[in-house]
Amino acid sequence: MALATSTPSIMQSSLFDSKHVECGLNILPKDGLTEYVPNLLSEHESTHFMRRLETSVVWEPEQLIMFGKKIITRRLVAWVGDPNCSYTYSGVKKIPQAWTSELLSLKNQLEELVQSNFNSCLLNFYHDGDDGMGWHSDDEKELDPVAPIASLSLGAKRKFAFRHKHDKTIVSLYLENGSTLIMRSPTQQFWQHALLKTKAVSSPRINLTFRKILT
Ligand SMILES: O=C(O)CCC(=O)C(=O)O
Ligand SMILES: [Mn+2]
Repeated sequence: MALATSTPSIMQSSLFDSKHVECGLNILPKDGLTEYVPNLLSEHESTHFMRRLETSVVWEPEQLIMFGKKIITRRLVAWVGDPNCSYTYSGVKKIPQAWTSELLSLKNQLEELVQSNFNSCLLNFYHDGDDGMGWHSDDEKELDPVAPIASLSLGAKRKFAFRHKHDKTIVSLYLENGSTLIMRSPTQQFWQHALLKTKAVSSPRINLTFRKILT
């Protein structure tokens, strides 16, 4: 793992200094604004960040309270952010871990891309296609409802879907290694989203959703 300790230059110079990245078209037909940016990171950069993140944050199973029962997921999570960014999700309060240098670097570059600031990031580690995430909206009361959420994908390509809350329209796409999905207001108000489970994927994936908590 030669890259792990000796390549800060990847983080400082790679993403936007040398290439111009544009946001894409809106993938939702109505009631939201969500753009998909493939290849934001190169294969090399994605591998670098994935390896670093596997060991530089503290991963733990997610604890959810559903129908009054505590559920512990196989999928692992890490909540990272500014010290005042606690977040209650599915009935469990999360206290943030401190930013690491590589997360700060990604945050800065995504802030430049979306032209908005983030103060926190939820990381999810999916071991393989048996791990997924059910239908939900990122609309908890602590989240700034008008701030965008930038979702960076590393590792295995996985199918992601949106479902309209009223007419149940489905829009799905594959989230590729190194891609970013930018969900802007009012996407969370009208659409739920999910990461679908599949038997066809046997390798891991890390997803990072950069968010803005109201403080
Ligand atoms: O893994 C993904 O692509 C989505 C994760 C997600 O929806 C979330 O963290 O709220
Ligand atoms: Mn979400």
